[in-house]
Amino acid sequence: MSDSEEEPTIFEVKAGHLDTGLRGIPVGTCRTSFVDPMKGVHYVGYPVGDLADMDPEDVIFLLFEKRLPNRHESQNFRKDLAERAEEMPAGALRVLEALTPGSGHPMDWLALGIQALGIAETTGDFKEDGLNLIARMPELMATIFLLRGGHGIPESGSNPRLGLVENFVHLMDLEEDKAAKMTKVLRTFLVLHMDHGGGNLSTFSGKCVASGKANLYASIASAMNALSGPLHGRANQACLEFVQRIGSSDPDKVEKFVRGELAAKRPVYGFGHAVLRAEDPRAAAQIILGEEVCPDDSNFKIVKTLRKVAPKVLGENPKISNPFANVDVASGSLLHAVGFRKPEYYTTFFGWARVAGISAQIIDERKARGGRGVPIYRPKYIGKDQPLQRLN
Ligand code: HAX
Repeated sequence: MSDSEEEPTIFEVKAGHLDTGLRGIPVGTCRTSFVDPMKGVHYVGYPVGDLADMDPEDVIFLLFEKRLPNRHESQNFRKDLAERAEEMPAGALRVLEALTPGSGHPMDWLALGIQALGIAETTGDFKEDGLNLIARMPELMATIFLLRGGHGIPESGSNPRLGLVENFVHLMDLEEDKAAKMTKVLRTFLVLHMDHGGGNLSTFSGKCVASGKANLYASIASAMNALSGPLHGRANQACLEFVQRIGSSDPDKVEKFVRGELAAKRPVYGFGHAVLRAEDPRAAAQIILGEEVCPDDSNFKIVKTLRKVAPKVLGENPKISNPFANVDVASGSLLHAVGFRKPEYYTTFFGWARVAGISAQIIDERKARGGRGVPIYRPKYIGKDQPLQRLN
């Protein structure tokens, strides 16, 4: 923009915007994804529902390169990730062995594990580190599950050539039928959760930390800590617990339960959203997947009834901006059905997926302004006794 052109005003900050957690205040641009209130998240212009069945590796390529790979590029990218995983410094995750099995929350282990990978090796190049971390996540995830459960890493060891999700499932050492279902659910889960615009708390936190030129691992570990809160990523854990409390897929009983929760001023989990104003396409994609993988699962049946009943009841309250299902409505039930029986682990899958989107966004921001990067984040806070006046 030339000096003579007047910059468009896209948002005016009013006194009422202060202390609202930056809600809705534009602060930057995002190249990986945007969220349409009616149509949900789009990755580089593609509606997420259209990507749900793709290889997670291809979707990671999309977020990094801003285009889908051709077959040759896809193969090369998978090979590159496998080599990066094989080159993980020996003993990088040994620090996790010092923790007491079952202690703390799995998200604390995830953040610690990512930080440990960075201690073992940081190249200082955000893209290199991002790809190394993505490549090494399956082994980190499996290590967390196995060590927390009091098990060792199976003798067969890591086999990154299988693919990201496939290697994680291989490390979990399951029977073939269970492994196939788990792989199917996790592949879709990862794709659907990789990115959600730039302003969600974990992505924003990761980019903030990176803006001070902390390395990629430190930035992503911070993002994971942000994701671990119950108002953010940990909602998927709460959603399954909610479904299990309902205990019946009978529509009348479900409706009575929902009304009871509202009367008791408790959230109806799996419904509503801060930005979306229609059913989240990621919910619809997971319902389709559930019909394929676990149609007779009791939790899944409750979710299907809830999806019909809850919007009607929530819609009676004009205060509720979005009575429809969100991404978390079915994800916990699906993970439970394929063998992940402990809801406290669900947010780690969310974190695993987001490592890709947040890394891609950090890399984009570090390349902005002709390679100088977005400057160190520094929003303004106004002193408590300072008079409110126009600042420019
Ligand atoms: N159950 C009960 N009350 C709800 C509700 C729901 N599902 N959705 C909205 N409301 C209430 C809000 O709490 C708010 O009440 P107050 O005015 O008393 O504070 C009012 O209706 C208006 O809310 P809103 O403007 O429609 O929505 P918010 O942006 O304030 O809240 C939430 C969005 C997702 C937090 C909210 O819909 C909610 O609590 N849903 C249930 C929990 C849940 O499923 N969370 C996962 C969200 C998906 C996600 O982003 N995961 O990471």
